[in-house]
Amino acid sequence: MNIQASFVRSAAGETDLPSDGLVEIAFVGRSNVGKSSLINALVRERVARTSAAPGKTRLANVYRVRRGGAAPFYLLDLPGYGYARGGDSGFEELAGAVFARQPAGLLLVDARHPGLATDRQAWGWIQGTAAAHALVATKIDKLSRAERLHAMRTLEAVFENSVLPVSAVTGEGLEALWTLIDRLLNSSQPRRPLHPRPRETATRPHPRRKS
Ligand SMILES: Nc1nc2c(ncn2[C@@H]2O[C@H](COP(=O)(O)OP(=O)(O)OP(=O)(O)O)[C@@H](O)[C@H]2O)c(=O)[nH]1
Ligand SMILES: [Mg+2]
Repeated sequence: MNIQASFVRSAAGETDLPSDGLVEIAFVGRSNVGKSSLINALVRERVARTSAAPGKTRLANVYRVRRGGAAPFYLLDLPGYGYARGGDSGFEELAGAVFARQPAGLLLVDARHPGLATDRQAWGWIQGTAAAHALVATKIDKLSRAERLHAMRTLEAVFENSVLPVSAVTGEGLEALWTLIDRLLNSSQPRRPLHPRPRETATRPHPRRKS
């Protein structure tokens, strides 16, 4: 299936976020959990910057994505929590601005560290604010079969929700994640434009052809 993805902008706050009313999904997770890598794997292109050093991005990166004949949507890559110097107040403010828009929310947790307190807090918060929400376990390729069984069981027990195992490296779970994203986007309300454009086409006279 044809996928088009482009970087729109980095947003420091509410005023930088798009205002044309497309549906949105926010990717949330600790720094280094693999948000940017998963975005690149999903769209099969390196649109998002990844880094082995956590906590580099303090802005939300906005991508416009279109898959096949489906309606385009915005994918918001939030800065990772857990590594900010002097607390996470910057993250909270930005996340608050993003979630006030009632996007769909996808929480990414590292399959190797199931049930961290910060992840559980984030899940509680997403459940309370996002229009629709789901969970994925990242870097599943790093676990042996036995580790994986244990991790998935622990995750589903802790979050009381199904968790989709994914890997940006092997591509495992990506098709299932697209299906999940479609479902989340469909069950979140289309946003009304904040600043509707004047309806140029309706008021402009039809161009006349010269004969
Ligand atoms: N083995 C493996 N490594 C991964 C996977 N996804 C990401 N990584 C690695 O994990 C590190 C962090 O990945 P990023 O995608 O930059 O993580 P992030 O969540 O965007 O991090 P911040 O932007 O700092 O919040 C990089 O070194 C990636 O190569 C995966 O599925 N498998
Ligand atoms: Mg990132």
